[in-house]
Amino acid sequence: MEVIKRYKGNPILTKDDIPYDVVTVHNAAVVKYGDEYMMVFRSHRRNGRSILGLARSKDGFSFKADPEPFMTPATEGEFAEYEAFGVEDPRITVIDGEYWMTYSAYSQHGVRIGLAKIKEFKQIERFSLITEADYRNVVLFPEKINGRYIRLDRPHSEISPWSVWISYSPDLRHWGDSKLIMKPVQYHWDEMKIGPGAPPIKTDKGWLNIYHGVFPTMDGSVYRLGVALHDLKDPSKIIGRSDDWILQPEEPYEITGYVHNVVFTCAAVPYKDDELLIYWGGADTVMNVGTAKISDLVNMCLK
Ligand code: BMA
Repeated sequence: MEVIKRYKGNPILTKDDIPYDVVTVHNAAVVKYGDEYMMVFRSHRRNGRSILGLARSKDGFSFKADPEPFMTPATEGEFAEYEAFGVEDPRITVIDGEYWMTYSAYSQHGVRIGLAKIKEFKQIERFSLITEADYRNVVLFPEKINGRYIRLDRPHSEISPWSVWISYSPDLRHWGDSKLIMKPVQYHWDEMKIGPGAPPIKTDKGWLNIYHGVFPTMDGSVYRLGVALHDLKDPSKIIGRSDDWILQPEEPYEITGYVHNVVFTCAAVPYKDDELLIYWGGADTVMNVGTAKISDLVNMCLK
């Protein structure tokens, strides 16, 4: 039985819907802003580097892109040197009514995580580069716990499979007390590497973490999604982790594209009672949405 119900109208956003020249639309952040759903998506340009675009929706399914890109690499100031190769994979967390976006900043020095504040979806205020190289997939928790901000990290390593870590901060700028909390599982769908996906969602049983996991095959790697549940008071403690994936590439728009066999999420939005809208990029080429019951996902972690 499928735990995520794919929307029949997938893909919901493709390059053909974008009024400027891009070749992909994928790995988008989505949040509610007033009565609208705002989608900040990643797009490759024809030089192979990425920018971010913005699309809006009244219902969470049907999106219309703004006429201009939302964020392109900085050309001056301290961020320019570290964004020269592009900005990728945004995730937005609302903390105390403010919209904070993490994104991957690529350059000749590697990949770092940028943090920016989004003001009324009109203005992006770059705040800080909150990691050194090499990091991707950093998600912020939507509230402080024990007086500190918390994030899930995914540093790269030469000697250990890429895993999920946790770090803490008094001010969103200075981060520390990092520790590894979740590793890929050997000969399992996520054995090669894992990384945080959507910013954590608070449930009465714990923080729901929708992450991605990668499995190597003779035909290249396959990206799937899984779930873990973290303790509400101490998110470094994992209460449970589903043995099964919750989504794998199955539809043509997930199997074929810029990178084959990829479902990759940066966003899940509470929808109706006990329901989530989960958004994912298909084959690094198009954006998709599906619905899932929060209780089903939580139960998979507890089984
Ligand atoms: C990861 C990132 C993602 C991408 C995925 C599959 O390393 O680059 O942005 O979706 O690979 O290509």
